[in-house]
Amino acid sequence: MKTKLEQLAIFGKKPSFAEKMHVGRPNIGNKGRLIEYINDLIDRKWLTNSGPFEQELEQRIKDLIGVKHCIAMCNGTIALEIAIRAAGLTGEVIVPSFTFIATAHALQWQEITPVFCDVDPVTHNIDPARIEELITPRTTGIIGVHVWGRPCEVDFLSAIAQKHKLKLLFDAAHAFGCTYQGQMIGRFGNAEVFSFHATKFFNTFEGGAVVTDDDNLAAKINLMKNFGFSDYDNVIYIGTNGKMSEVSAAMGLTGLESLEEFITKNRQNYQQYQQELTDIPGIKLIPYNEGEKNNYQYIILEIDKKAAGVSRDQLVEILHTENVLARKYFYPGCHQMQPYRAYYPHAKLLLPETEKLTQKVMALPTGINIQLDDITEICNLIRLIINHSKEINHHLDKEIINPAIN
Ligand code: T4K
Repeated sequence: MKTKLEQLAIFGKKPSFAEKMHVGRPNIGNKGRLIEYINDLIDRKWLTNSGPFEQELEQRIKDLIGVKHCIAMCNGTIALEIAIRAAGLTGEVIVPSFTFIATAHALQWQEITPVFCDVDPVTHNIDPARIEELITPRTTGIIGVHVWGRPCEVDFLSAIAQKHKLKLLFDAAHAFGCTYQGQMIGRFGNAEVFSFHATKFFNTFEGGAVVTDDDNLAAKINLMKNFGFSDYDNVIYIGTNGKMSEVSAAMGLTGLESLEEFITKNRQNYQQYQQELTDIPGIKLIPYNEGEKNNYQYIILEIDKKAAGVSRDQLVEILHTENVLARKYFYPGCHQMQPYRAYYPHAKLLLPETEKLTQKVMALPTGINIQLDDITEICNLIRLIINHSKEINHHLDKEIINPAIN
């Protein structure tokens, strides 16, 4: 039986792309080099627990960012949890809701209350002007998220943190290789946390890292990621297992060798999207500040339903049937997910800009696995959908699209 979208007969019976075009397709550097590294670690029979590849990766990241300490970890979420604990956060911590759920969970997991702050509709980052009204006697910190790799207003946040004697951490999961006022992200706040998940433009299969200039904090984090062991048989702190394996570090070393190539390709892809999307009504491609270093790893659109004639959800739904697996990051927002939705049923009233963004933002595929011609095709498809928005709205049964949006 034909799907409802096929019945529209706007598109051919076959999807536009024979293979699925994914957001988050991993970038893999030189495969031969990766296999050499893996052969080395197998011959060495040292697979994890602060092995030579992990140490080399940490050193190279420190050099790249210009920071004193880099502590590599098994993933970004554990890195966040450990950074939060080591920084001594308790009670309430102010975070944006417009982020991946891991930012909020890393707090709640430790019974710290995430207090959701609204975002700036232009930058998509936490709105510093809304933070002070959320500070209570229980507040111990602020976590800014450099969403899409575009830096938070670091100076403004630092001033608030200083004034109220709060700790300031950054979830820099998206921002490896980016700068704020010419300085590498990773150098700000008490510490910053990267994710090197497979879907990030630089990946270690799974992985992450905390970077900081604070010697004491780094020492605590190093203990915490290794069960609290200070040396053989001596545990001096509560800890967990946050270690990065050697095979992950090998992937990281391989990726670092291709980092500039990945960024160049992402930038070309971004420019291609920019060129192809300019004249499509209701579609805005978010800009990157060309005066800074960007990794361009996210192609983010804002859909203005009125001007486009279709909602973000309709567009994503149709693109999926055409094998373009666009994503609704960050839908529906942390405050609308459990347990936060139950804890704060009225949170959305305090987060009007977040609410709007969660309804209109979507991500398109990029990275080294996509060709410029594919991007042209994706944009042609978007143009076609928008040009046919009237027929789409006429024909589509409301229930196949999220009824809340229509
Ligand atoms: N803070 C922020 C702001 C974050 O964005 C993240 C992670 C974190 C913290 C936590 O860091 P980690 O603990 O993850 O290191 C994905 C990623 O799993 C997640 O790492 C990332 N943010 C988030 C934005 O995206 P999902 O739920 O979208 O993943 P999934 O499995 O649906 O995959 C996304 C797309 O990637 C799909 O189209 C398939 C494709 N893919 C995925 C994998 C794993 C591949 O093509 N190959 C692969 O190997 O969360």
